Amino acid sequence: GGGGLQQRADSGQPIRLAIANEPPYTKLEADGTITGAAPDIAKAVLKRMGIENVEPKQTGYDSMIPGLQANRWDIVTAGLFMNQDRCAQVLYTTPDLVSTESYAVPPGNPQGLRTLDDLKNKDLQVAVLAGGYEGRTAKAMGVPDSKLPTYQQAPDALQAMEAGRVYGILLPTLTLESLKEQQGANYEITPPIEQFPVTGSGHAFRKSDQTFFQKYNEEMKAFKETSEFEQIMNQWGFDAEASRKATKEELCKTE
Ligand code: 6CS
Repeated sequence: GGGGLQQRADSGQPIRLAIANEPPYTKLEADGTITGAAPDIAKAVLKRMGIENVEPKQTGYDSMIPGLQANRWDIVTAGLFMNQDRCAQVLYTTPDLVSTESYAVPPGNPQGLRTLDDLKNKDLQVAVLAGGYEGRTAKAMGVPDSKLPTYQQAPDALQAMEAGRVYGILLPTLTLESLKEQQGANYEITPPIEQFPVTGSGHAFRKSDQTFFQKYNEEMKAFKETSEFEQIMNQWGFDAEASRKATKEELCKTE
């Protein structure tokens, strides 16, 4: 029905935003403030709709869609990359963040891991996130499950790498850059993996919130044309032009 999210907004209840706390995509400040590129865009779009009351819900990528369906939050604003499976389950807005994927590898990259074929051919493992886009896509491209052990969050993957349980990490290039800086980690980041699809996220809604979703999506499309959008994108290291050019149709084709 048309109730749900619209009713929450009308009655002044907070709109609950699911995030991972993975800069620069999402960030939870110590004081509970929600920021990062995706939440900053969401807050700006909601503001255009007259809504300023938002509440962060931090969770893992494996829980984002199940928790949305279970009404534990209202919008996923986490750099949740589009793929066939996700696009079938949620209503995705126009794309927000377009980015690339890289490996984190030990200094000097002794095993020479650079491409997806390297991962297939070499006897090594890379950490991915549970329920994450990377693991699913790598498997779809022929990497065996056994080479892709899963961890809950990026810092857990780093710990596994530092403990020598995995050779490297497969995550968004920008996540690896931010994690390295935050944690003072000693790893190298490979150039974007060419065989990997370009990733693009949108903000994800329940199918039952169609009416609210449509208004939000129209506001978001308009917001993407503003200089305020460009400022947010630049601040977090994303490309506004790439986001404007990307299409949901194309991104949703990814296996
Ligand atoms: O969409 C995903 O599943 C991925 N998105 C980000 C921003 N980081 C890792 C996660 O696996």
